[in-house]
Amino acid sequence: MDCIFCKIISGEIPAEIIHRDDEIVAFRDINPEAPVHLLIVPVKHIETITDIDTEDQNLVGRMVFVAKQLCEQEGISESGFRMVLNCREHGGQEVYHLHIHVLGGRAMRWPPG
Ligand code: DGP
Repeated sequence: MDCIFCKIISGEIPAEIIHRDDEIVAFRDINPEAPVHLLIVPVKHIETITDIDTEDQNLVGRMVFVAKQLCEQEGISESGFRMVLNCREHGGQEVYHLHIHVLGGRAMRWPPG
């Protein structure tokens, strides 16, 4: 499958992987928008959040839990962070393999652009 995140998961493309289990992989974003910028992705290729099935509910919950654990590991739990999930064109999604962004290490602004 011609998916950049599937290739990172399989090891075909290098990335700084900071978490891996049977269902979830996390790595640092190649173009960080903050001092800490992580991507949490499911091993299962799901294009976007609108494609999740009933059976994927626990998986998405686990993605958020892994993200929370990585925030502790990265030392940004106390200062705070932002979790972002971009969906399709208006959401600004570029890579069509479901992912949660974790951004931290600086203050974020609101509303987003
Ligand atoms: P989104 O717009 O939500 O689809 O964000 C996709 C993110 O993926 C973007 O912040 C850059 C990141 N990205 C794209 N290609 C690569 C890659 O090859 N390696 C890594 N580590 N990140 C990538």
